[in-house]
Amino acid sequence: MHNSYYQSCQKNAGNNDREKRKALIHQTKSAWLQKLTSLDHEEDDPGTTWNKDARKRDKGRMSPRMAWRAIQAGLPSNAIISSDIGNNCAIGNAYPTFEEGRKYLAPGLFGPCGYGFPAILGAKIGCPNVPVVGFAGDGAFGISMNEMSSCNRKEWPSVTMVIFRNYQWGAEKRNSILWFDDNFVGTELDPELSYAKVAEGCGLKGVQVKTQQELTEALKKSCEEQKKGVTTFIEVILNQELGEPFRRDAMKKPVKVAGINAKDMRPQRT
Ligand SMILES: Cc1ncc(C[n+]2csc(CCOP(=O)(O)OP(=O)(O)O)c2C)c(N)n1
Ligand SMILES: [Mg+2]
Repeated sequence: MHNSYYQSCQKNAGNNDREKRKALIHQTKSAWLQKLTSLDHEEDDPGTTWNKDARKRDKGRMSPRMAWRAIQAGLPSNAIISSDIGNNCAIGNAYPTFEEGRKYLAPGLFGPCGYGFPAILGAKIGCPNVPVVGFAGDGAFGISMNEMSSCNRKEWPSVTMVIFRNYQWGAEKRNSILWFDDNFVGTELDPELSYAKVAEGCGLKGVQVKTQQELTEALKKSCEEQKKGVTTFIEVILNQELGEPFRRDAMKKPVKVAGINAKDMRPQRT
């Protein structure tokens, strides 16, 4: 009985309901794509208002999802891309599609901030005739930007680097506001710093973009210009909306165990 069962499995292995499964995948994918095109903003968890406030505070600015749609429109179909660890990059994982393999470099399970920029430099060295675009948040880019001091040398091939400028360590802030009643500490970045200007200072091309159209055009142009030896840093000015926190499933709201009493403290020495 078992034998004949396995034999029939082998003959038809994988073909059972194949068309039905294909149709389901197709249907699920296109429904998801349709949903993505209609999503502009991030939701707030009950009891928090960060995203609502962020939209109000920076009314004219693009949200992360608006930026990613503009990127979708400007990214060459044969591009190699790299990603980083952060909230904008995590939102972005849903957007690009690939027609071939070996096109997507992601930091993976170690989750190191600062992966996107060096990874895309390496990709271009490996595939000098393919357009390459790296992505990083402004915090992660800040801890890897020292390569800007080397990548303009003549023997280095050209890349495009997109920097999501939301002036915060967004992913860290997202967990903080979720578990600490909309509060955060230590997650603000310097609003005076311009990565586009740093690029210019390194003899590279720096562009600041504020709209979807500017972003799409800058991306297309920079990929063209890679052929002429131009490396471009696109600094994308964004509002401070934040998407899903990472590892929501693995964390719990902190509970007070003992608490702190001022009387337990030693008096401060003067
Ligand atoms: C080397 C390293 N340091 C710290 C972290 C923790 N970490 C994960 S995401 C993140 C914030 C990233 O901020 P940013 O690059 O500005 O992206 P955003 O979340 O704002 O889009 C940090 C500090 C990490 N993953 N890797
Ligand atoms: Mg950031």
